[in-house]
Amino acid sequence: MVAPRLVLVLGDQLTLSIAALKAADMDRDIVVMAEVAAETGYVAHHPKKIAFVLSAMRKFAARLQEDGWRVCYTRLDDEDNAGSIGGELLRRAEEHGAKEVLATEPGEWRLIEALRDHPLTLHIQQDDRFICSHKEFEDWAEGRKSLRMEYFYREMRRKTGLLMEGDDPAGGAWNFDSDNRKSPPKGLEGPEPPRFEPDGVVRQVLDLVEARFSENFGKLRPFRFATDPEEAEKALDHFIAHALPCFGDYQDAMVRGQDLLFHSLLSPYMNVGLLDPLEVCRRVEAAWQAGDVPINAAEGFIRQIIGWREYVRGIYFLEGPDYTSRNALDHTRKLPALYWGGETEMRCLRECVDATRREAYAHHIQRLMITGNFALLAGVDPGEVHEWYLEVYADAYEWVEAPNTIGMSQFADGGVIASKPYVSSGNYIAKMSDYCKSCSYGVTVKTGEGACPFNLLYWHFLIRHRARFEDNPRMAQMYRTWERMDAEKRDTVLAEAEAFLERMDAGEVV
Ligand code: FAD
Ligand code: DLZ
Ligand code: SF4
Repeated sequence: MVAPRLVLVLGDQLTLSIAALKAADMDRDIVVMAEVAAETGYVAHHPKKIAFVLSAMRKFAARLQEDGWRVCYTRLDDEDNAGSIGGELLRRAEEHGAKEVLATEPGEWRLIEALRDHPLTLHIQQDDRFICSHKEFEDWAEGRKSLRMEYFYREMRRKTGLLMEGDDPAGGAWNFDSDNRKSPPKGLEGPEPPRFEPDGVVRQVLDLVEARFSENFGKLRPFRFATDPEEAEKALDHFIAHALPCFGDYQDAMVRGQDLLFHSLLSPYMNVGLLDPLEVCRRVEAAWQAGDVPINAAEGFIRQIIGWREYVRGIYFLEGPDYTSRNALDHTRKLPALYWGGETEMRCLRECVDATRREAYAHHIQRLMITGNFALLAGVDPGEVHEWYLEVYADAYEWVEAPNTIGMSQFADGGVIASKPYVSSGNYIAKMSDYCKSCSYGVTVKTGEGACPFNLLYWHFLIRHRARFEDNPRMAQMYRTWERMDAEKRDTVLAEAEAFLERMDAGEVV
C-alpha cells in the first residue's frame, strides 16, 4: 500500500479549494489541522481573534470530513498536543507512517522558515487565493524606481477585467478618491452590522478561550463574528445591500459610537478563506452594474481589495523576512499604556482603542490617522507598534499587517510604500470626525493650556526629521509654514511637545 501523505491546513487556509487540498488525493492522504500553543501565542492575540480562528477551523474540519476527507484534528486542550505546527506534523507522520507533507505557503516568514527546516519532506504550493503571484509582483516591481500602489492597481484591473470597458476604466477614471473624502454630517449613522449568534461549536470555543486567554487585551463577549462560509456570505450580502452605497462617500469619516460606519468588516473572513476576495469584488461590480451603488463606492471598495490588499502582500514577500525590524526614522519610544486601554484625555485615541478592545476591529482611517498617526508623531519604536497591530485585530496576519504598519503607517521602511509619512495635526481629525467636540483638549488651540497634542507633536515630528523630509515636494509647503511662524512661537511649540512626551513617558495621564 502507498504511504499516505499529510495535507497541512492552517487556521487561515480555510478554503475548500486551497492549493494543498487540490494537490492531494482524498483516497490516500490525511488532512492535518491543529490548534497549537505556538500559533495561539506567538503574540497575545485578542481573545475574539483566537475564538474566531479556532471556531472557523473546527467547522472547516467538519466540512472536510463530510466531503469524505480523513482529517486528524488536534484541539488545543488535547493531552498529546505537540504545541506547534511542526511538532504536530511529526506526531501525525509517526502515527500514520507518512513521510511527505503537502502544504500551502503560510502567510508569515516565521512559519515559512519553520516548515522549510522541517525534517519531513514538504511540498509547498503557492497560495493561489491571491490575484497576483509572487513572480508577477516581482516582474512588476523589477526596474521600477518607486513601487506606488496606483500603477499596480491598474494592472490588477486589467488582469481581472473588473470595472473595465474594453481597455478603459469604467466611468472614465481609474480612481474616484477625490469623491471619497467627505466629512461626516451631524448624526451620520451606518446600518446595524449583522450579528451571528454563537452555536454549539462556537460556545465551546468561547469557553476554552475564556479559560486560557482572559489575560490578553480585549473583550471576548459578546462574540458575533461569522465562522463559516454561509454566515460570511450573509455578512457580504448585508454589506452590499446596506453599507456599500455610502462606502465611498464616508470612507475616511469617523463618528463616535459608530465602529463600522459604512465599512464592511469582511477582512477577517477574506483573510482566513471563508470568502473569496475576487468573488467579493465581482459581487460589488454587479451591484454597480445593476445601478444599486455609485461608481465611487464600487471603485473605492474594489481598489482596497485588488489594489491595496494584493499590493501589500506583494511588498511583504518582495522585501523579505527583515521587513518587520526596519526602523528608518530611528524611533525608540515605548508604546504608551493608553494603547492597552490606559486612561487618556485624547478623545480620538480613547474611541479607537475602545473599539479595538471591544470588537478586535477599527476601520482603516482609525488605524492609520489616529492610532498610527499618534505613534508616528510620538516616535514610538515601530517594532512595538507592529506587535500591537498584530495582537489586537481579528484580521491581523503578518503578510497584511506588517506592510500596513511598518510601511504605510510608520514610514519605517523609509518610503517603500508611502511617498510621504501619514502624519497630521488635529485639524485633519477635526475635519473627518466628531471626536474633537467632546475632547478635553482644544483642536484649535495650538499652544498653551489645552493645546491638542497632535498640533504640538506634528511640528515636533517635522522638525525632528527635517533633514529627511524638507526636500520632499509633497512636504515643502509645511516647512515653509514653519519658517513663517515667529521664532518665539516655534520654540514654545517644540518645548511643549517635549514636555508632553515627558509627561506621557512618566506615566501621567495625557
Ligand atoms: P473595508 O474598509 O470595508 O475595506 C474592504 C476590504 O479592503 C478590507 O476587508 C480589506 O480586505 C481590504 N483593505 C482595505 N484597506 C486595506 C489595506 N490598507 N491593506 C490591505 N487590505 C486592505 N488589514 C488586514 O486585513 N489585516 C491587518 O492586520 C491590517 N493591519 C493594518 C494596520 C494598519 C496600521 C493599517 C493602517 C491598516 C491595516 N489593515 C489591515 C488595512 C485595513 O485597515 C483593514 O483591512 C480594514 O480596516 C479592514 O476592515 P474592513 O473589512 O471593514 O475594511
Ligand atoms: C491566528 C491563528 C491562531 C490564533 N491559532 C492557530 C492555530 O491554533 N492553528 C493554526 O493552524 N493556525 C492558527 N492561526 C493562524 C496562523 O497563525 C497563520 O496560519 C499564520 O500566522 C500564517 O499566516
Ligand atoms: Fe484628538 Fe486633538 Fe481632537 Fe482631542 S482635540 S480628539 S486629541 S485631535
